[in-house]
Amino acid sequence: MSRILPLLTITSLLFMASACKTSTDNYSVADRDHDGKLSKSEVKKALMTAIYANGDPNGDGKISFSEYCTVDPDYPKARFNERDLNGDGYVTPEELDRFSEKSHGFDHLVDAFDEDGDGCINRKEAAIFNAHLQKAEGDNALQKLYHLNASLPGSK
Ligand SMILES: [Ca+2]
Ligand SMILES: [Ca+2]
Ligand SMILES: [Ca+2]
Repeated sequence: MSRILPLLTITSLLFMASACKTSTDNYSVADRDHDGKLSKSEVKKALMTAIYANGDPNGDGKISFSEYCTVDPDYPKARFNERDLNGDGYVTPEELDRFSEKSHGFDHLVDAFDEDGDGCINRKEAAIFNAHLQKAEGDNALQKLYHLNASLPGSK
């Protein structure tokens, strides 16, 4: 049962509201410049937001190392330090945004689902992405994304 919450968060990615309490769907929330489509940068930020959506149980707006370990138990220290850009011992939403800009870990994933090759993920492409993600192996959001990434043609 303990794995259900993160799975729900990630499998509903880009569709249902998780970061947002209104009826706005996740796609609209992820579309930060409101141009009706998701750029690669917007998708990567949405992935980050979804992965760490349950990472702040005490609700102080930042993720401590102990909170981080519950979301990303595989290599928490290394990954936490990568994301804590100012080294103050907390990962903030702003740091996750900046980290997703400089990280290329999910670039291939985004490219693979950009069916029409316009550099953006439209709603139809997001639906296909979502369907694949639901079927991906893994116990948490990050593992599912990594497994999906590794299963794509052309990934190393
Ligand atoms: Ca957009
Ligand atoms: Ca920090
Ligand atoms: Ca596209």
